[in-house]
Amino acid sequence: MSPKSEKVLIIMKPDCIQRSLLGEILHRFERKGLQIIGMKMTELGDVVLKEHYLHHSDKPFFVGLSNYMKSAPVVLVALSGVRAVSAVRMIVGPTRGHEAPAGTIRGDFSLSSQTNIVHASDSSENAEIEIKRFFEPDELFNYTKPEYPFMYAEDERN
Ligand code: 3AN
Repeated sequence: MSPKSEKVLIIMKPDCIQRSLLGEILHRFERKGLQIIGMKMTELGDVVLKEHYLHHSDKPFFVGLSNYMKSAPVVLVALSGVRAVSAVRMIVGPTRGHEAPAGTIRGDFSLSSQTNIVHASDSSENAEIEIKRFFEPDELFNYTKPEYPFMYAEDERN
């Protein structure tokens, strides 16, 4: 039995890893009930960053954003869960750390608009595209956990 799935791509950005926040951030997603269906450490390059941040490629901050995302390894995480996109965006908080409410990841750990700890997909459609961008099919896992009957109602499970 697995939760009815909506998927989300998370990128634990260079500041997350450099500030040793990986465990803290992952814990927040895990304890909410989101299932980790894929995870790996990598370094991002110009080609994939241009594709991933295409909507910002003409912005004055694009070069700085790109350099920051290439400055150290990142951890890519694919999550799955009931209405996962909105749940994750709520946990992450709005883009600008200085505007993000306390209790959210960005509200608790960032003041910046750029170095804001994590990327999270903003729609189910984009999540599917982003997960395909960063994961091969055999790097994603479909498995069950015994606690799901205690975490989800019957009609929320597949
Ligand atoms: P979000 O990550 O909240 O979905 P987007 O998609 O607008 O926000 O922006 C993608 C990333 O671009 C942000 N996470 C941040 O790192 C960077 N970014 C957005 N706006 C700015 C800005 N004004 N200055 C510098 N970096 C920015």
